[in-house]
Amino acid sequence: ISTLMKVLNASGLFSSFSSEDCQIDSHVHLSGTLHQCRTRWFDHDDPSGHGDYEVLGDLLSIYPGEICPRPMAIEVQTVSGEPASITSQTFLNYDATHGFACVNADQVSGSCEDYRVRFTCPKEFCEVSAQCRTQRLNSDSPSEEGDVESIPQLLKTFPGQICGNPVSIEAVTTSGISAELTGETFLSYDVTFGFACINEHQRREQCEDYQVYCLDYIS
Ligand SMILES: [Ca+2]
Ligand SMILES: [Ca+2]
Ligand SMILES: [Ca+2]
Repeated sequence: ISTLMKVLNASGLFSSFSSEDCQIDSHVHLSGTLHQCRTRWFDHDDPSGHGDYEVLGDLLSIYPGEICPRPMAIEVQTVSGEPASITSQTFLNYDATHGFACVNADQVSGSCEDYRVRFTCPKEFCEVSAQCRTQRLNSDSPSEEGDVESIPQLLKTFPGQICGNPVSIEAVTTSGISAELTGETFLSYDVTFGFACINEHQRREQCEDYQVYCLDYIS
């Protein structure tokens, strides 16, 4: 952790990490200090259709690991950098719980601007996100009892690709949905055993196929 602190103090930028041992997900770019943590800007939708929807639940699914599940604050601006608060448009949602939604029909002009959002997360999220992140590893499929991605099995199947001292794991489906958002129940989801989803514990008696990231502090 001391290395982490040093790099944080030196640069304030998490994306500057590199490590020979572990492959870092280059899509994760977080910035902040030890007391706050802000994500990058996200512009997923545009104002075509009903409006411009930058909904937290969608963004969590599309960009797994880049946003904390329960942000403390949201910032919204147009893609050209104008704060949403001075555009005089009306918004359906503009909060850290739901995210952001602008409905075209609610606007005087009949159309929303194109907005982007970013979130403030607890500093613990930055610390976790500043860890080494392996590639997504998938050693099992949900046939038979379920989808079991145990740490011992992953170590055996992907030698050298798991960090030496994992501090946590994250599971996402093969289509990129965070495990937390699938509504499924897990027998295990921790760094001691690893991840296990049992088919008969699910309402539809079938688990999704999950892949697992291993997270480790960069040393
Ligand atoms: Ca739209
Ligand atoms: Ca947008
Ligand atoms: Ca799997």
